[in-house]
Amino acid sequence: MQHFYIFIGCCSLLKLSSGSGEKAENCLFALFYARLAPLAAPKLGGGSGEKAENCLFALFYARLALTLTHKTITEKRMNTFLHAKDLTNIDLALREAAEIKQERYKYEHLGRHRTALLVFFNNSLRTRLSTQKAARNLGLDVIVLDVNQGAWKLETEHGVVMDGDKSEHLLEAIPVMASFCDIIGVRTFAGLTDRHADYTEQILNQFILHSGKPVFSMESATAHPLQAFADLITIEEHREKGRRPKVVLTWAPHPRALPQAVPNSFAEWMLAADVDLVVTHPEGYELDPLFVGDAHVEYDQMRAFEDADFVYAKNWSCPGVTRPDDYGKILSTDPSWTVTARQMAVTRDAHFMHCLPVRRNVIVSDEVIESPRSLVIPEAANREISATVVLKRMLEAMG
Ligand code: AN0
Ligand code: CP
Repeated sequence: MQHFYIFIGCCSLLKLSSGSGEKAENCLFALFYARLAPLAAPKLGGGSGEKAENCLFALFYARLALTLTHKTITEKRMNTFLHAKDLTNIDLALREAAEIKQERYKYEHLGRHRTALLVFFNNSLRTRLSTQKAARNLGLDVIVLDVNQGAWKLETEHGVVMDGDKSEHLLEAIPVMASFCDIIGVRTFAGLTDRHADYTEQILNQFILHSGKPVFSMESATAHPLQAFADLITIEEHREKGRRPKVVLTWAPHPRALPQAVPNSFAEWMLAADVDLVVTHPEGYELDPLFVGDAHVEYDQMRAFEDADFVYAKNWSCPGVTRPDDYGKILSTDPSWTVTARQMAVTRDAHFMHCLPVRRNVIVSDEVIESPRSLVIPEAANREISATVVLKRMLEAMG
């Protein structure tokens, strides 16, 4: 019987070292070992000299069951990255981020002989630089394509007679792009005219459907998950130990109509994390419940700021939740919502955060963004870390 257990033990060790992407199989193995552990345990009472040995066997199988279950949970095949749940377990992802920050080239072997394609339909400074850096940390080759600068203008709608200024359709362009890479990042902002098209992520989903490659959002119509993950890493690094922080997401004015992707993802990730979230904005700016769930909404900005540990400012246009006809419109430019020392005075000496780019003295005063409590620069730097964790997970899932 002992030889049988040793045989199974060896098989399991082989299994553990055989890489990821075998979710169902690992699950079965985990169950199998979980079953073996209690089978070994009754022999403990056998009174023979084998007692200690059997005890070790029981522990061994119980441990294997746990490890395999854990492996199954953490190494879910990550083919797309759009939502917090794609990382499965936020705490594990945060631990991985801390590890990678200490040793950012640790997984350099994963990207060898693989290429990441970063497709930008919109401008970017941080996402462009940090995602390239992250890819290189992992040994990936990187190709960056700015669709609107030098590529053919792309048609994204189906069934259109293409006799206008668009020379090529996404349906041809995507498989062609995909043939030169192993993983694709896409930046495609919300159009802010057709809520349904934006909230069903029509462009990102075409990449997912027609590329045959893992696809991650670098801010798509409704979400900016690499930003929200970097925001969470930053909060984790600056939170007071032993205290559940109060995090306030505040709307602030802006002269242009901006997407809801950043506040959507920020709310979604904060709700998944160990923090108390309060959202504050003028009426009409209610975010989609898909992202904001039943988070506490406070329409009085000063009251929302009371005792805050972190203040996260962002402008967004009307999400069309309570005012469907106003989707994508500017409903207010009220300068009293600009974050200044006046609001910060009622916080617990809160840290100030913004994803950048930020318009000074429109979103936030010089005084607040330049104060020692401002985290905007470390927050941007953490974009390299969030992207490294996400690309690592996606490369691991490719096997
Ligand atoms: C974009 C937005 O609000 O979604 C990108 C932020 C990361 N911001 C602007 O266009 C100013
Ligand atoms: N925060 C952010 O995504 O910045 P960029 O638009 O410059 O990439």
